Amino acid sequence: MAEKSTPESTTAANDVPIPGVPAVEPPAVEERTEPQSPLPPKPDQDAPETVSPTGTPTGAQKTANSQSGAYLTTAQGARLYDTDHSLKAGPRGPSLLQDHHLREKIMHFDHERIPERVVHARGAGAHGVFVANGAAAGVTKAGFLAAGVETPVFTRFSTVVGSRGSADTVRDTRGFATKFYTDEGTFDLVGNNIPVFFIQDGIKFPDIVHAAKPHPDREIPQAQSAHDTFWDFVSLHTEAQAHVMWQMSDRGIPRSFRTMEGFGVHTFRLQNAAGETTLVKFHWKPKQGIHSLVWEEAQMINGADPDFHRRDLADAIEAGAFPEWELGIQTFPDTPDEMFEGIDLLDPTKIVPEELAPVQTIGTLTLNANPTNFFAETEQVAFHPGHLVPGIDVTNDPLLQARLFSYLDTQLSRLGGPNFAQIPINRPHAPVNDMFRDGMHQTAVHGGVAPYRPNSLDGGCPFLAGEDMSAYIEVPQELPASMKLRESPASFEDHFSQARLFFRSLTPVEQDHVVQGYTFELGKCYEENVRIRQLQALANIDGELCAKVAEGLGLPVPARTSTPEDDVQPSPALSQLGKSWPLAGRVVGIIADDNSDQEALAAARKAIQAAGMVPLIIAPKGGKLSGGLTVQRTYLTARSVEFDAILVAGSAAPGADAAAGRDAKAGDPTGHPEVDPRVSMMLAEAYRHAKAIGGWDHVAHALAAAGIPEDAPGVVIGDGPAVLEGIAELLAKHRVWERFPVSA
Ligand code: HDE
Repeated sequence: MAEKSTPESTTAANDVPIPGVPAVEPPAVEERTEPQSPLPPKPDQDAPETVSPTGTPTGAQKTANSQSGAYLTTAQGARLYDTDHSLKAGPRGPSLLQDHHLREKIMHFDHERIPERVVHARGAGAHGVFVANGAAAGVTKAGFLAAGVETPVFTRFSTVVGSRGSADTVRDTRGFATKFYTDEGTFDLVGNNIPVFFIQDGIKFPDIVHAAKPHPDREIPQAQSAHDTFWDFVSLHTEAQAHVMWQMSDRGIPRSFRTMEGFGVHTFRLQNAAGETTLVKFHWKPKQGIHSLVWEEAQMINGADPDFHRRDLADAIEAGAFPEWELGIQTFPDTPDEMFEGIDLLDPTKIVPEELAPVQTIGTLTLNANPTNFFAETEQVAFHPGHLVPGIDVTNDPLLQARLFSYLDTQLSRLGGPNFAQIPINRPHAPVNDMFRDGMHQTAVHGGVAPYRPNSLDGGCPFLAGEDMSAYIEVPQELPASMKLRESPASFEDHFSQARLFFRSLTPVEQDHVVQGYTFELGKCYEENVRIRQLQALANIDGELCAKVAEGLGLPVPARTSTPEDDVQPSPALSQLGKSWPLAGRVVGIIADDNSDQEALAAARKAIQAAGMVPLIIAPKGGKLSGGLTVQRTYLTARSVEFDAILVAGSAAPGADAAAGRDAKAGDPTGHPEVDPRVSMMLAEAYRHAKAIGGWDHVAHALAAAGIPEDAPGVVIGDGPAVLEGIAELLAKHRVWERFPVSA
């Protein structure tokens, strides 16, 4: 990591650091007159390791890749005296063709964009470290999974469907891709937050993606699955139903990247030093817990803070609340049929319930630094399921097989040529001697004359490694005598039992959310026949679910046309509810003003911060309160969805700008003129979204204005410390689940 320093600005806000500092030093109001060298990165930032394009440590500081020198230059390093005026024939004359600075500046600007990823375009990344606990050493010879080995990593989270500038909290699957820079080469685990996939064979990927993307005529809707083409496809191609069920559940709207599980989805084949093989599925388990948004909240966030997930990840890391995941594996005997308890391990639309095959922890991932530059790192990072290391091999899962082709291919158009492995974030930390030469954007200066084998002119180099020297050797696999054909195995024909398994494993409140998810999405479809067709699929999954969705859509309940309904054992491990989790990185909004008890307020902020959370003061106007505390949000700029809990520690009296017509939020009279309508709206929303609410002093009349009974579940009133204790207890369970009435 970059060297740490504690800049004034992070502590200036009255001793409680608030994440989101834009630069390492606060700016002066006046424009600077003396030149200075570029500022160092912020303490929370890190950059790619300074290795050469061929993996040799250079010993250079990480900032060496950045701009240098105090003076503006051309791209060739010539100093410039002016960049505000083009070279013209007189002050009012035409620009001159010879203006090489104008030409270079505009040329570069014109080419600043590269093609966005065709899927997973919207994402956020972070640096970190993976520490293995050695539990996998019996099943794999992968060096980085041996006890105590520390491996630098870069992880990128993403949505699938939306464009690069789309909103974060849409209902979608999330990508969870990790690059392990191991001594034996780079290993990429390119997974999702949903353990099953839409399709069983990669050849269907363009179809599902075209169906999910905006309609090609109007290019709407952006980053949504609630539209006709999506439901048209998934209702016809019923192998998608298990994945869709997960997407309609709370898993489709995570609270944070930090509170998502991750899954390798496919079955992989591990091999140990003795040559024995084991089939495995990879799992990431967040130490922060698994939490989701509620749908209304998710939709509101997309307007109020479309960068919600990106900000949350960066803020948590900046605040020192480093997110952690345990990496685990489910292991299965490598039998010739590649089945486990009747579940086809090559079918990526199926999970193996944890109750049948427990997840064994094999190491811990900690994300501890933000990128220094989004484009250089998060945008240019290039993952590939074929980036494997000795001891980890692929299986014949037909989805994985197609991915092995796709990921290199896509980088050619996205990163402009075959040398993308030389981009700093993609450089391996192991020595590279690949005999590849030339090509667009070649940054290595290869020595020698004989990039071919065998040769004698370069001393016979490079040599081939033996198995005892960490060579990557594919696990030999006997294949049965077979026919060349376009077909799937018969076991792939079961499209409904795993959707049913997931639905029946959820608690009633989670099931209710699934009903709402389907009813919302199908309600947004224009064509009734698409809805009718999807209801048919639901009838085959679970009769009760189908009936509830049909009710909301105002359509008749179709009869079941396939498979018995009682063929699954629920897997309680699939529910997200019922546990307590750490509070780190949660955001608590405190409504305060000059009438607040300023000492109690300051103490509350410190206590919240000491618990690893972020306290944000919300006041009628910006600046400082009478006690000197800095205001972070105003009634105008705040919205309930930013906060995990809200405290009322002030009079909540109307701000000077609470006038109808000036702000739509402020113009809604509640019959309580003593409370700012924006405060009562904030509380009412937080209540509806089952968030913890607390306070002291004037809290009673603020609650009354919001229509919240003082004795409602999840409302804590009392003195400061008692309230904070109560709020912490509620937050550990994430939401006040009792507040959700479950439909009969
Ligand atoms: Fe991907 N996928 N994918 N995918 N995928 C890409 O690669 C593709 C699949 C996943 O943060 C692309 O570099 C095909 C499954 C993640 O940079 C592309 C098929 C899973 C990411 C591509 C699949 C994933 C991608 C787009 C069907 C979960 C983002 C840009 C055979 C296990 C990685 C890029 C990042 C990205 C193709 C199926 C996860 C086009 C053809 C299954 C997390 O190559």
